[in-house]
This record gives sequence, structure tokens and C-alpha cells, in this order.
Amino acid sequence: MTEALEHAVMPPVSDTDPFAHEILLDPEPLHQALREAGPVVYLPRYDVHALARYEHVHAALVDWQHFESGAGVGLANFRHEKSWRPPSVLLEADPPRHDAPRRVLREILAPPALRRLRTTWAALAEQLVDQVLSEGAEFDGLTALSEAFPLRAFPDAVGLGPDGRENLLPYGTMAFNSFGPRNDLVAADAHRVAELSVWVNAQCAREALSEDGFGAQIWAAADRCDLTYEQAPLVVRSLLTAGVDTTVHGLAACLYAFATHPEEWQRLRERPELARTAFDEAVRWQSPVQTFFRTATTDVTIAGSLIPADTKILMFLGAANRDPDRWHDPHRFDLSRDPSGHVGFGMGIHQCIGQHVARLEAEALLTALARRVKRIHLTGTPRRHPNNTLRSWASLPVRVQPAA
Ligand code: PQP
Repeated sequence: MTEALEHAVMPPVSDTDPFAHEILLDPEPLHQALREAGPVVYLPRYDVHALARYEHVHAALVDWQHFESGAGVGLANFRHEKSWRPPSVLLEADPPRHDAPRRVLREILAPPALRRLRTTWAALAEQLVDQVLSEGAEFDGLTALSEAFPLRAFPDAVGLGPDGRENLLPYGTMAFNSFGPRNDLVAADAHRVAELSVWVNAQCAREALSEDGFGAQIWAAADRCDLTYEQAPLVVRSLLTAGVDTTVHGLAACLYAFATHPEEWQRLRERPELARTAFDEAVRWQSPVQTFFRTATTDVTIAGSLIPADTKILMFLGAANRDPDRWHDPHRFDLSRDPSGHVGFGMGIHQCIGQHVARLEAEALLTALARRVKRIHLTGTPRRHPNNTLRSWASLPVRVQPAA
């Protein structure tokens, strides 16, 4: 990165709209075209440079000095446009301001801290699977499992009050749409922005949170001066923004993967310790978070193409996760591969801090399912739901064959 600027080459140009519905619903053809067009592709529609190859997505993710997050990780450039809400102190921040909140939340969500949740979530998953199976073998896997499980597990772990939890998914969906352009998907949510923001912000107050959850631990860190009292509610807000939709569609990716790859489901049933690898492979294969942006801090070159200072770079995580130069047989969901190194959780100083929480949820649900279910069949065509950032679903109609 950053060879002599005077020898910069012109990148190929594409008039594609990566945020058009038909592309959001089926992004792979665009991903392939962008990977093949070159290491950098200019998209004049949004005046952004796009990266779709693993090597360059990875390089941009780890080079926070040239590719900053503080100007926003969506299309909007916060240096020139006001965000729809006060910026996140984690996601939309750079060192040094980013580091204290990051350190605090990293400790709270680190594997040792999550140990006490493991048995709770395992029991919760057993209970949910029993309940769903007792109601019949045919159901919508999206609502009955992928949504139901995180909604039972995560808000309690944060310490959220009982009222208004139905707002969590719509708020998350809205936030993930907001990283894209102001298209019809953003417009469709606009009438709920104020109401949902008021509810979420109210839940971030110390008084609104139980005394034993992640939320209370964030406030306790402020008491220790590990972060400020101004930052504490915003870190709670990060949990509420990021913690539900991501895992819902990550778990849905697992269900979809196993419904379409019965031999891999058989393998997981024989070796349930593969559940975590399976989740990471599903995250690589589907990339529930498809894209994020960075902003160039200075004129910088990537593979010889000039990226002007203060312009946006669009990173296609989903395309990098299926780059044939990095992955053998990339389009195959394969439990025998080592999916580590995928960029579905990002890479570098902003790499997903919630990934251990997500893996624990997936492990609980997949092991409970593997014990009770011999096969997962699709009974209809799964339907996607377009979102500017998330590879999300509208429904996953399944019939399960209970184990003897
Ligand atoms: C994918 C933080 C993280 C997590 C925030 C925020 C929002 C989204 C995410 C995206 N995120 N995994 O608001 O701080």
C-alpha cells in the first residue's frame, strides 16, 4: 500500500449499484465481477473505491492509519454529513479515543467472562428446541430458532428491562440499513427512527439495566474511570445495535447451510465439537455482515490505484470470504476446512468484539439441535430480505426429522 503516488494507475470503473435490491438479494455475481475487474474498482454512482479481493480487503482492514473509521463506516462521510445519531464511540472512532471503550467491552465479552453464560444458554437452547419440536416438525427456522434464541439469550445477558424488546430487531435493521446510501430501504424505516432511538437510548441508562448484566458492567467500568460517564451509555447502545440482528442472521446462515448440506449436518451430529467451526464456516460462506466502509486519511494507493484523501472505500467482506485466490473451493460450505482468517468478523483493531458471544449462542443452539434432529429439510424456497449491510432473511421454511 502507498507506493509512489506519481505512478498511480486508473482503476477500472463500474456503474453497478451494490445496494440495489436485486444485488443485495443475490450479491455473488457482482462479487465475482468486482474481484475479476481488478484490485480496486471505482464506483462513480457513489464516488467510492471498492475492494473485493481478500488480499486488499484484509490490507485495508488492518491499516487503520490510512483507512479510518472515525468519519463513519457507512457511505456517509461524517466530516461533511451529520450522522442520524451521535456516532458510536467504538465502531465509528479511531485510536486513541477508540481504545478505552474497546478495552472495557473486550474484557466484558471475553471468553472467560462468558463462562457463566455457557450453562444458562445451553439449557435455554435445549428448552427452545424442545418447545419448537413439540409444536410440530414444520416451522419457519428464521423466526422459531434464529430469531427466538438470540432474543431469549442476549437481552437478559445485557440486563435489559422486560418492556419494548420487540424494538431490538427493528432498531438493528434500521442501523444496518443506515450504513448504506439513503435509498428506499432507509426511507422505509424513516418514520420509526425517532421512536426507536428514544426507546434504545432510554435502555442505555444505568437505572434501566439490571445489576448483573453486561450493561451494569459497562457502567461499573465508568465508576473505575476506565471510560467516561458520557461514553458508558453509548457503549451499551453499541451492544443493543450490534447484538441481535447479526446473530439472528448468523444463525440463519447456519440453518440454511445445514439444510442444503445434509452430509455436513451428519458430520456435526457425529462430532458436536465442530459447532464452533461450523459457525465460523457459515459466517465465511454467507458473510452476514456484507460490507463496511472506511475513509482515506491521506492520498493513498492500493495496488497502484490512487484513493484520494477524504474519500470512502467500500470493502466487500462477503467477496473476500469467497475469493478463490484465498480459499479452496470457496463456494462450498465445508466443515473440514479451516475457516479462520475469514473477514466476516472484520480484522485488525475493530475486529468484532462480540464474536465470542455469537459463537457461544451458535454452539448452544447447534448442539441442542444436533442432539434432537436427524435432518433439516427445506420445504420451500428460503426468502432473503434486502438490507444495505446484512445478508438477511425473510423466511427459512423447514421440516425437521426428529432423531430416534
Ligand atoms: C457488525 C457496533 C458494532 C457488530 C455500534 C455498532 C453497530 C454495529 C456493530 C456490526 N456491528 N457487528 O453502534 O457501535
